[in-house]
Amino acid sequence: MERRQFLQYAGSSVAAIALAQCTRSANQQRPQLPLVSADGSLTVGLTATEQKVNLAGQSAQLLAYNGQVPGPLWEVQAGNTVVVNFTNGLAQPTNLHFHGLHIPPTGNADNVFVSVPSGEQFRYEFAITPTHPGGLFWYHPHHHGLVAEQLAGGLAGPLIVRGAVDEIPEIRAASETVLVLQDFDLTWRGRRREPTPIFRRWGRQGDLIAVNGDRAPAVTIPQRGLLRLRLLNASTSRIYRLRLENHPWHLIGMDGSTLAAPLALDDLILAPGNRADVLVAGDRDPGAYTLMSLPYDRGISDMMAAMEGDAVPRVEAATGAIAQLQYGDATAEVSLPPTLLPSPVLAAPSRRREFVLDHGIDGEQAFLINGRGFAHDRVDTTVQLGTVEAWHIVNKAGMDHPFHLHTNAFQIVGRNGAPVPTPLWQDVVNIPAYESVDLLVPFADFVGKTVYHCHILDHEDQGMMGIIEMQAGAAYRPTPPIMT
Ligand SMILES: [Cu+2]
Repeated sequence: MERRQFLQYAGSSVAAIALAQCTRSANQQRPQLPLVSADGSLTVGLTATEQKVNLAGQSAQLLAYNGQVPGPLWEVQAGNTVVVNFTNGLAQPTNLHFHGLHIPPTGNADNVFVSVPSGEQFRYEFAITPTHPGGLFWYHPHHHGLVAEQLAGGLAGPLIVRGAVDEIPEIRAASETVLVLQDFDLTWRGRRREPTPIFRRWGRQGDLIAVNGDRAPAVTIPQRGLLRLRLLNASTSRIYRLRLENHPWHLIGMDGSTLAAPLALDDLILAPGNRADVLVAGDRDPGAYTLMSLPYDRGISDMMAAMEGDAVPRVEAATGAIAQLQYGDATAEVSLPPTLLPSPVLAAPSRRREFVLDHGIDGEQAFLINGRGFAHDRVDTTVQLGTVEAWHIVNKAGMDHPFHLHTNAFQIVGRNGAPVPTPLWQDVVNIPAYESVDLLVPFADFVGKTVYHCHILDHEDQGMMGIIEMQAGAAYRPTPPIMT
């Protein structure tokens, strides 16, 4: 069967079978080809600089990867090797985190303890295992203390791993669009605003929502066919509530995982760091349908209501179009796949832990996990490779905190003490104010130190992060904790 998969990114429309050919329509201004691996590897150069960028039709002074906001789209196959020759052209240190990838957290792989000084280079290199889940991942800076500032400046780029999900015939036949959601707080001159102390506490937000660096780009739904929308929340703090108006849509995956079967969606909540893989079947009246961003209260509206006048940061202005979905030409009929991939089965958890997220005082730190702010020289949690743990995460604060774990994804099995109907696999889970979640976390394949933290990046920078060390102790047998 001829592969009829099309990739649209940053306004471009690219046939994966004929990458040299790029078509553009009049309202699609930002063509960009994905950088695709060949002969088992992808080698890219990546330079971070502060510069003028055309953002949503205006000139803005931003932080860019290779001059682009968002950064280039990379596409690799499970089993490939990735080399990133990184140059720090910023005036401050930075580094890279490969968000969601199940790769070593050490050496020159996904090592967030690396610091690349201003003007210096670093070569990242890692192998993606042949059994790695297919999904949308992303790269962004993770230099503690500077993460919110650098993400809010625009530094983020998407990374597709092709895996088993991409071999499902209906998904192979779908047209595909990646949408990177970022928000910016800019002056009328296009300069980034310094966040106020209150904004740092709440997590900075901007009232300019850019999608692939554009304002509400057009996306084509193939009539009678399938559109695969892959959404990434690359914003610093904003939680999106998304709705496809007057048209059904189905979730097929969250973060780097795939569901057992498509799940009819109502509103889609995306916390910072979350990705959603969604199918839109072109089986309705041909026309235009708006993907809307609706207000979401992450626990700060009461605080805002108590403030007056200029003291109120411009947080909301959240209602607006994210993308315009427009029916295109009729294609060969493709229906929703009835099933997707079997959910991995986990071994029984060998240990239970509790993590309490709260605000308070620990020295100067105001954002705490289990009463402590982040310390780079302290291991907070030690786990054994080859085991599964049950993690109970409690948010005792009056503000949402999205919890992210590096290296290993987790299964969300409970909320507020009750089992969830569809236990999704994710690597960021939002925990609304005063609520709790229960996770099952398998520790597989990789030893070393990495981190878990709040993905409202101002909170992470102010201490809501801990270090986890994965050890291959005496009890370790190389039996995978995940059985498929
Ligand atoms: Cu937080």
